[in-house]
Amino acid sequence: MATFLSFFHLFALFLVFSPWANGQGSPKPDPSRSLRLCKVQKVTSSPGPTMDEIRFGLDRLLDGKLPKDGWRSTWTAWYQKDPAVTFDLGEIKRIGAIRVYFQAWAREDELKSVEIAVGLDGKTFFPFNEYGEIVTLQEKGTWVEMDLRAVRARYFKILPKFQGWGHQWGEVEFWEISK
Ligand SMILES: [Ca+2]
Repeated sequence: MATFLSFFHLFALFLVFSPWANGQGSPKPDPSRSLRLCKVQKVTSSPGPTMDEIRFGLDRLLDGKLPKDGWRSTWTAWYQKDPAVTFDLGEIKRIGAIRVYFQAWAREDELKSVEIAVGLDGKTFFPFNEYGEIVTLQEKGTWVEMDLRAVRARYFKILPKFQGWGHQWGEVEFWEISK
């Protein structure tokens, strides 16, 4: 029991002091892969965020800050809509992982699936992969990580599908392969 308690306390301390909990950056997805955070030049979405777009627009997805849990922090939100969110990295990169910080609201499996399509010219996109079975705690910000292996592209279109409320996003990260 004592062992269990001390382990639990350590875990609790990790939660309190970890960068995730403090709304800073985030740890590397996988230390065994040579990944580095990649700058995004531009982000657009169709439709645009449906709530408070002026205050909590798409630029919030790239500011390196994480919203607090619950409503209404700085979440970029689409209510009852599935957006197509397109990112331009400025040049062709080899991407190993994409991560989205989001908050499930009405149900644990609110983020039903995420489809990723990639492109070189911003006009033609090729489906890359679809990710599903994303189950998290409600009203709590969480990272979902998608393995892109080592796809080479400049443009990335993220197509999330909701069930329940909609989408609440706080940050999107592109991790490029540095070797
Ligand atoms: Ca942010």
